[in-house]
Amino acid sequence: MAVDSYAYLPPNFEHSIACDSSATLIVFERRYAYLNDHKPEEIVGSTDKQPLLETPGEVFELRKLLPTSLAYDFNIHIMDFQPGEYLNVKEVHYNQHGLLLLEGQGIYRLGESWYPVQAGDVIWMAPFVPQWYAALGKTRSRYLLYKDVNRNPL
Ligand code: UGY
Ligand code: MN
Repeated sequence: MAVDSYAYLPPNFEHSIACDSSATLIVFERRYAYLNDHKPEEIVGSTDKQPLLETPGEVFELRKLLPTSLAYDFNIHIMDFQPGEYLNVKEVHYNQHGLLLLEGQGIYRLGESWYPVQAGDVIWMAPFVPQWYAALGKTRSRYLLYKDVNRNPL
């Protein structure tokens, strides 16, 4: 797997990972939440081959790494902001997030706290935590965002 590539392994999928040289691997692991007869499939892909998606009312660029169909109980979003761009919506939602800032720097607001963040920083956002990001500096901000979806949060 080259830089920018990713894999989704469905539940009970026997696997091993080997690496010839040093590499950084980001792993999200969760217990799969079954839903009726839906069955997620193994996926191997490349971030840059994922299409840009519509983001009505927002300016950031969005790619999703997994299908949005009901078989998948989470998704990974790749979000790009140019310096000076920010989330128009101060979001509050039931979904929790795991975020890794891959490139750039900016300010993350969580509730009433404001955090300067830079590439390599990680954030966990609990359900219903108000969230907002503004990109600063001179280079693009890109972050990777885990989001649980398609299941009743209760
Ligand atoms: O999809 C999201 O919930 C995303 N826009 N949240 C975020 O960037 N904090
Ligand atoms: Mn969000």
